[in-house]
This record gives sequence, structure tokens and C-alpha cells, in this order.
Amino acid sequence: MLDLYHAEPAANSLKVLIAIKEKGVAFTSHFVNLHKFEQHEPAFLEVNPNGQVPALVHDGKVITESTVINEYLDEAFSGPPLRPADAYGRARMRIWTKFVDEYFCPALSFIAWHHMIRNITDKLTPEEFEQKVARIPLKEQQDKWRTSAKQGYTKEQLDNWGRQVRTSIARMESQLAVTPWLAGDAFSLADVACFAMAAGVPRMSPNLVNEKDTPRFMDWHARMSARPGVQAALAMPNPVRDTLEASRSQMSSALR
Ligand SMILES: N[C@@H](CCC(=O)N[C@@H](CS)C(=O)NCC(=O)O)C(=O)O
Repeated sequence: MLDLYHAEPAANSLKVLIAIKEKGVAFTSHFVNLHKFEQHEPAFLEVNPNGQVPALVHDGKVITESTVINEYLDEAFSGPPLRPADAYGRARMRIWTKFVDEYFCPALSFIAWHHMIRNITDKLTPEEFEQKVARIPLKEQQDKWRTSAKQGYTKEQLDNWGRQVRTSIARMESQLAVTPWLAGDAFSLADVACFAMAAGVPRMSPNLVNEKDTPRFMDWHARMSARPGVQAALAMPNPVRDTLEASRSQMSSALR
């Protein structure tokens, strides 16, 4: 029995959806609508007390943290390997997945929340909003919801996160000049992690990634997009697509 709790195919949810589809492992999908605050409902907190997706439940055992989930999927199930065969290759892969978790994803996430939050919270009264936020288990996440809802991040903070996203893309471009995939000669969880964050960037920010400035990134993005596992992950239901689209152009200006 394998159950995956995830949101729309973007960011950390997309990361795990790509891995599970690439592996070809059968699973039961549980869509958690972040725009309806379902990740903070008591039923989901029983699965992940941090109130965040994704979360995997394998024969009753819960695994959280998208990067850990992906390594677990590769270790626990047969199917095409998603990690390099040698120790050095796996170390290189983990340098990328750690970089995504600690640098690329947080920078993108703060920018996304800043621009998207009004589309999520607009219909709530201040009291309703505060009730929703009070249920969030992690103080850091409460702060993030409250600060973004009042558009409280400074221009300096937003500029810095924009710079970090540009640095992340530049780092990928440099690596792809040396090896066809991020951790070496073969597709791996390093590519999965980076693509989960960067999938929407060409459409959102053509001024940042394009054939002239980042040709290797574009080629890698096309190779990733052509993979059946990636296509299957991106085709998972996305009931919040309109809200994401509405925020896209605002995010684009933050990445310039
Ligand atoms: N480090 C965690 C981060 C998970 C995370 O930030 N999930 C986001 C979606 S990409 C989430 O659930 N956000 C909703 C919230 O925190 O209220 C992981 O990699 O799984």
C-alpha cells in the first residue's frame, strides 16, 4: 500500500510526483488543496504534523521531506534507478538536492507566496484568516503566511530572493556545460529536484532563461519535459491552475 499526499504538480509535490512516475510505482493519490488550507486540517496533521506536503505513507509508515521521500522511493522499489551507481555520483547528486532544499526552493517559495497569497486569502475576513493561520503547526510557516498576507517583505528581501533564483539558474547552466545531466552522465534525482523548481521558469521569465543566455538550461529543460515520467507528473490534476496563472506575471517581474 502506497499513498502519496501532494498538492498541484509544482515545487516539492512535483519533485515527488516525477520520481514516483519515473519509477513506475503504483500509488494512491491524495490531493491536498493548499489554497483551501487543507494541509492544516486535523486529518492531514495526523499524517504530517508539520502540516506540509508531500507526505508518503508506505504500508502505514510515514515518510516526509520530498528529498528523503525520493531517495526512499528509489531504494524501496524496483524500476529504473534514479541515483548514480557510484558513491561519488550519489554525493554529487546530494549536493544538488541539498542546494535545492536550502537555497533554490526557499528563494522561489518566498517570491511565490508574496505574489500569490492575495489570490488565496482575498476572500477571507481578517478574523477568518487569523483562524486559519492559528492552526499552522510551524511558527515559521505562521510568520510566512502573516507577513506575506500583509505584503510585509521588503524590496531588499524580494530582490535578494530574486538574485538567489538567478544564481541557481546560473549554477545549473555552468554544470550543464560540463555534464549532460546535473550529477553527471545520467539522469538522477538531482535533475528531478532542480526541474521541480525550474519547470515554470522559461514561461514565467523568458528574460531570465532563454536560448541566448542559458542555452544548456533550455536544452536540459526540453530533455526533461520530453520524459514520459515528467509528462505524467505534470499531467496530474491541478485545480488551482488559474490562481497560479494569475500570479505568474507578478512573479516574472520579481525575477528580472
Ligand atoms: N522541506 C519540505 C518542505 C515542504 C513544503 O514546503 N511544502 C509546501 C508545498 S511546496 C507546503 O506544504 N506549503 C503549505 C504550508 O506550509 O502551509 C519538503 O521538501 O518536503
